[in-house]
Amino acid sequence: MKQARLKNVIANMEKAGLNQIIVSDPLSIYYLTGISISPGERLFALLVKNDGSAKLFNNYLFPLEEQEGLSIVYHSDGEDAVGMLAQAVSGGLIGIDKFWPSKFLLQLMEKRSGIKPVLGSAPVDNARMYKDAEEIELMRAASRMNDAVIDEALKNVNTYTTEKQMSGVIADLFMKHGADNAASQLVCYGASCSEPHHESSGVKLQKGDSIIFDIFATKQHYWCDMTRTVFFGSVSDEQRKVYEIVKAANLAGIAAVRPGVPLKDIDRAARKVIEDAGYGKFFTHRLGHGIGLDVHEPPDCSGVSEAVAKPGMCFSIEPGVYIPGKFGVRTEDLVAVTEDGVLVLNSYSKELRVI
Ligand SMILES: [Mn+2]
Repeated sequence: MKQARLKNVIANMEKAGLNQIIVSDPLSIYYLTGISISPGERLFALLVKNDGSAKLFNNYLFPLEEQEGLSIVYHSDGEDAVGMLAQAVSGGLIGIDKFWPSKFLLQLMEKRSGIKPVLGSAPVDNARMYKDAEEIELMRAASRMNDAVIDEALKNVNTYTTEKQMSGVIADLFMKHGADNAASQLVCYGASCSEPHHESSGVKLQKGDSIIFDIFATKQHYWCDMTRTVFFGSVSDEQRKVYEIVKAANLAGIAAVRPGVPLKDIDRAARKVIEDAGYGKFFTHRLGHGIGLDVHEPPDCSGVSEAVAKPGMCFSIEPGVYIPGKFGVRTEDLVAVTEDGVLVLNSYSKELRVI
């Protein structure tokens, strides 16, 4: 067990008035135990109590090493796994992970009378929101990988490679540079860049296109996520203007990050640059999202966020301007809030580039 993390979770449980929680998100179980498995449809749940005990309910299919502070209760297929869990649960309130399938929760409610399940993800989610030194190092390593991948990807830009093929090229580059795995990558050419979540297609590159690379993968379980926009063959005056506005918004967002600043003010600082330049209606999404073991996790960095920057928080700063049917620009970096300011996890250049 990662005891310091468990301690934070238990402190959060106390604040929430919970004596026990069931953690089922495999990422949260990894966070607390260092155990990483994909349980599929089988029961995999960690029962944490405020006395510091932790019991992991796990199928024999996934043999685990013993570790201090964790007891493992195995079941085999066909055994009453939820019944075993029900015996270990105390009466009264029980916090339930937001991802726990209802097929397990409903069984637990049948098998264990006298419990009152409530949504109980916050104690772990709030602990995960503040990365410890070990996690910050892993986040930096993942972003270093991303810097290396974008550098190599830009050398592979040509008119023969479709968006979809380029997405595959980048996934391969991630594997070459040490990613755990790399799903399909977001690559947009020309007018496709005006759709923030465009799905890479068979479109080929043409002179004058903007190209958005929004690329992400995990390394040692932690995510990187970076977006760079470049231009192919030539850049128009309007493209150049928009590029510089988005870059200035990205820098203004980063400059606003320090402990004590509400995340909605960071969104505002970046958005104001784009609004003042007259492109406000073309910046159609929030400024950023928290990131760590999951690619999107708390805190939210938007105009309605209630989060306040505190050391250890990691999130993206990714303003964009999307001109329908023409082109788009997005520039994304990851930041970590430090004791006295901000650490930018990506370091790849943001100078305007025509390839
Ligand atoms: Mn992102």
